[in-house]
Amino acid sequence: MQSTSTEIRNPFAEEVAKGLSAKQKYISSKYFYDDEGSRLFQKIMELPEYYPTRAEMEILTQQPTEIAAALRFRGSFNIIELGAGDGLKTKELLRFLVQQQADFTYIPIDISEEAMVHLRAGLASALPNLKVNPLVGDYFEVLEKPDIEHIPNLFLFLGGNIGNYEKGETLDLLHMLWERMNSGDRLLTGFDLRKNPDLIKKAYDDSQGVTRAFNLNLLHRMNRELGAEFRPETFDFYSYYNPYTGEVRSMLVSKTAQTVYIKELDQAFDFQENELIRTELSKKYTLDEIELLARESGFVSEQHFLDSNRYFTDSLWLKP
Ligand code: AVJ
Repeated sequence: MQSTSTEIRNPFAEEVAKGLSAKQKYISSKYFYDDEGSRLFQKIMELPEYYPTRAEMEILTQQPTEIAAALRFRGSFNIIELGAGDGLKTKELLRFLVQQQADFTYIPIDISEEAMVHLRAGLASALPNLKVNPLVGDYFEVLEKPDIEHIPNLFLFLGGNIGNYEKGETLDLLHMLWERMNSGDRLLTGFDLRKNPDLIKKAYDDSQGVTRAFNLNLLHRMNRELGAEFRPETFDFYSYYNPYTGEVRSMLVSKTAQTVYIKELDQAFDFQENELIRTELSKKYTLDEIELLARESGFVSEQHFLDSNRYFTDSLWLKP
């Protein structure tokens, strides 16, 4: 049936309509992060099983000297952070550079205006001498602006968010970044590394069920924002780690055959018993894979900064 409506739905509604009509149902993990989901992610980062945040925090607090030296920027430069959020991890690197009297401007970019207002205020009191120029919006739209072009730029893509993209999407994203960078600019990206499989498995299926709630929040969010009639108790959360590919895959499982109506779409979706909704990929890398990815996307991999457990790396790439 063809719709005659010309009204533009919100992007979440559009993606849900597409994802739940697909042969293999899916909802992108980028929709995890509404207010409730962001609160749950904060709880995840404090879980004993969830190691990545602590590992990256260790790198940025223990190795600022090494990271700063590797940049080899003379004169003034910019630090442009994609998806800066609360900027907590970056603050330690910024603090070090301010102490060194490095001449730079910090340009955090985030889709959330509230997060940027918060971050600016926090940095104004913690690091009053830091020059901050927050930008609100989509990374790639905001980066079109030419005023960041004439001095060297360090781009930060921290937190291991790159792990959430499928291979083709990862290359697309790196390509879009490459296009917006000048020769001599650098990119510091966080990658979660392969490690004991059991450790990884537990980080994505914690004993307190916070990750479970984080995934089920997608159903609650559709109920809240799209007038959906999901009964979250009729879905299970399931995740597994494949140590051969380095992929953690998370999903929701319909416990029964059911039909769920979504008011905003004026559409009902059928679920078979045990039918899956894919939610998240969280890819774990080897250092070789990271170096290959750099080459495939036109960068030169210069240095890996690892934590003492070798759980995580912030890897520095140069656009030649
Ligand atoms: C914020 C994308 C890095 O993949 O580890 C945490 C999100 N998902 N637990 C990750 C997440 C389940 C997280 N990233």
